[in-house]
Amino acid sequence: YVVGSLVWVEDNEEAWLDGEVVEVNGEELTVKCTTGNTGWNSHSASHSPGMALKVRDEEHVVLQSCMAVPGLQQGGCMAVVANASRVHPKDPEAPPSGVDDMTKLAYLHEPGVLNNLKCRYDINEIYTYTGNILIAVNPFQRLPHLYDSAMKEKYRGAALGELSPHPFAIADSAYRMMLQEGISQSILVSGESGAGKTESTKSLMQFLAYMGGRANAEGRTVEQQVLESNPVLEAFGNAKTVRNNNSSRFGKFVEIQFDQRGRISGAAIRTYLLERSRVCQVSDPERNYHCFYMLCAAPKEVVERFKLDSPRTFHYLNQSNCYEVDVIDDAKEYLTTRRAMDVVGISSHEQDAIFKVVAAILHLGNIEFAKESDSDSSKPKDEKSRFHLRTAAELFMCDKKALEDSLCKRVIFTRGESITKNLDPDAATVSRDALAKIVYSRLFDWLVNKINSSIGQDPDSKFLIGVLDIYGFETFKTNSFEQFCINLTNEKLQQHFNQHVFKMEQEEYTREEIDWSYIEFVDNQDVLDLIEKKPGGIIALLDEACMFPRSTHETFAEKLYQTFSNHKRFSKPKLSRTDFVISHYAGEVTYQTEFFLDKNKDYVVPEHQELLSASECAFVASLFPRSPEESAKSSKFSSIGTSFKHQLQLLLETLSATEPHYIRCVKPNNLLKPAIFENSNVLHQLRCGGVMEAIRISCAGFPTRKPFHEFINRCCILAPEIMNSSYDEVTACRKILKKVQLDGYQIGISKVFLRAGQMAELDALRNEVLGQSATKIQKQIRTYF
Ligand code: AD9
Ligand code: MG
Repeated sequence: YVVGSLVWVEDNEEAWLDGEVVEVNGEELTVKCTTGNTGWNSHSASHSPGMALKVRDEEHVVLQSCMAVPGLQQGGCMAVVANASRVHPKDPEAPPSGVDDMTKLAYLHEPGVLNNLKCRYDINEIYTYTGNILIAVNPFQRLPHLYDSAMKEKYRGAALGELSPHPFAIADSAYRMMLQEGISQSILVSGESGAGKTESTKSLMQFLAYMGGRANAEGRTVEQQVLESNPVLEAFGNAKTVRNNNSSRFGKFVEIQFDQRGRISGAAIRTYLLERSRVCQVSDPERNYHCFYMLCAAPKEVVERFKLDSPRTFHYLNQSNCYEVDVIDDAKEYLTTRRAMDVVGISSHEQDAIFKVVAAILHLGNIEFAKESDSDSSKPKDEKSRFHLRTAAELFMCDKKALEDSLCKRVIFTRGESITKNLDPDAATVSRDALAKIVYSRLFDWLVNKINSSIGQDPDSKFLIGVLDIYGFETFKTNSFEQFCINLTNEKLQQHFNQHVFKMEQEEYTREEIDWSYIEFVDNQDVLDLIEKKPGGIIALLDEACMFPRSTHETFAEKLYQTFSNHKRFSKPKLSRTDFVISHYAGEVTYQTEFFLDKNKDYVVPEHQELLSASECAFVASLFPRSPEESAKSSKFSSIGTSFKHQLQLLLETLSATEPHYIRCVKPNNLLKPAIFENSNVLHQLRCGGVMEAIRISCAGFPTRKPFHEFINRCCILAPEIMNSSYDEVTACRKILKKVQLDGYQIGISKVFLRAGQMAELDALRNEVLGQSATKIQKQIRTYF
């Protein structure tokens, strides 16, 4: 760096501030910042020299690892001293409205990437490429023109990169690659909750339906069914959460099958881990699944038939104070959902049965229990509870007494004898909630199966395009079994992603015929082994604990500590005796083991199974099929962790047989509001989503690629003599690079490949030359006058 270099300085608050070097003192640089310091000034507060500090105003002294320089305050600017390792060069020629592909940046580093996204977001350019990866920043406002039919027509058949970045472009390139090369494709959409995965997935599906649909077809087409499966699944699987008003509480892989001519011929939807606990436990200000509120807002006749009332009267809904969501009209959604159900082939008779079950769950939740006066057994607490019990039994079409018994009693088999045990009111409440959860999760699975069988699979399909909309990496204050499974998913997808990005890099080098040697990148196989290895991984140990009757979460945690004491991805937090920490690719997560054992058990209470399989409603009975296998299974432990692991394995096998495309969704702020771009927040997501890792992989090779003519235009000033000769482009590039004595670069077929940092070196030299010529001109001017 020299005085005058434009740079980015690391900042705790804003992630990166831009500025200009005003002093160079060995490794220490003084930088005058020009942005990101609104409200900040370098007030000469009483700080001792060397103390890291930054000042907002007299009351707010914020400790920083760089030091504010008193007196260097000019026009509201702040100056900081920072070590050169915390400074990156800034591209003086970066266009103010950004570039549509990160790989076009002269400097491919964190602040460059971040600033580029921000510049584009400010002008509503929400999509940006990083090579073949599409980054989508949630606009939090409708931009309908971006997705209309004119747009679809525009993107049809256009080469990737020819038009502005867009999910349609990704879908189009997948579609064409599928037809031209006969290879199945997949589009993996990821990002944190509320980042826009589901919305992106929907626009991908819209585009694929447009490309592979039958224009003017009569009746229900496969593509219509595929599209209408979304509102149905969202009604039953989405809910308002703190992070997203329409949060998907399940993972989804939609496989669209095509015939030889590229027309949609079938589809299959696979879902992953629906959040069951939400059915009976909602915390403020979140909501339960949308379908409950829709049903309460249904036409009067339906509400009366199911003896419903306001959501405020139901325990499963009134644990939270949130009943309405601004952007959702529940009454309208009820009708929309029923119409969508018509399209996906759910008969109106079945629809009635489905909503009857939803209503029964609400009534079930309102049954409270009290102790029988002379024993420890329980009974419905009062007339209100008896009413809800009666109604739930009516709606489930099962015997009222049998329902009550299944909630309040357990039959235990010991030494060939059966004993009936009474449950106390607390245990009866737990039993009630378990029934609600199992019914709801069976209902959800039924919907998915029904949609699949009614859309139909094409056994002759030659290839498919899979679209994956799955939960992103999660780390909360308390992280339980759900986060553990979600983060396992992300580790697996991350490995797949790294391998792919790495392969693409190497392919580009091969295409350009440049020499490359193997580039190392951090592999996360060790984390995957830690979790999934059989025997000995965390899931295997958890299953063992679940099968051993005397295990508790304490003994499970102890076992983990013993087994993994030397594992570098595993640790035990100092202040806890039951938590454990995994060092994931996206950061450390502390898991609380408290409910791991319970949550891992996929267990249907035999009394519940018995009750509902005897229902007179064929639909309810079909949710609990009676089979010898089933009854044997219900008393035996079956592991959710292990079956999830297998599901993931299958998913990855499917993905490995496809050509992947990636969309990384980014949530620019946590307020869910347009036009706010929080630097640190976005940066964290880019790191978690592997975008930074992809960039790192690319930096390990030759991150700067400049087509010959661009390179010459930018750098000819370093060797002006070449302009007077008629060299070809390659020779001209070579001459420039030779003159400035750079090493390690490569000349490809159409581009110059530079190592990380080399573009900055070239720019520094350019600045010097430009500075010299400026001084020369000034001198000349002075002499002249
Ligand atoms: V979650 O993990 O399921 O909680 P998603 O799926 O990542 O999450 P979603 O797609 O539901 O987020 O987007 C959240 C909200 O952002 C949507 O309800 C829209 O209001 C908003 N959004 C997201 N993408 C777009 C878009 N391209 N255009 C307009 C958008 N609004
Ligand atoms: Mg979603």
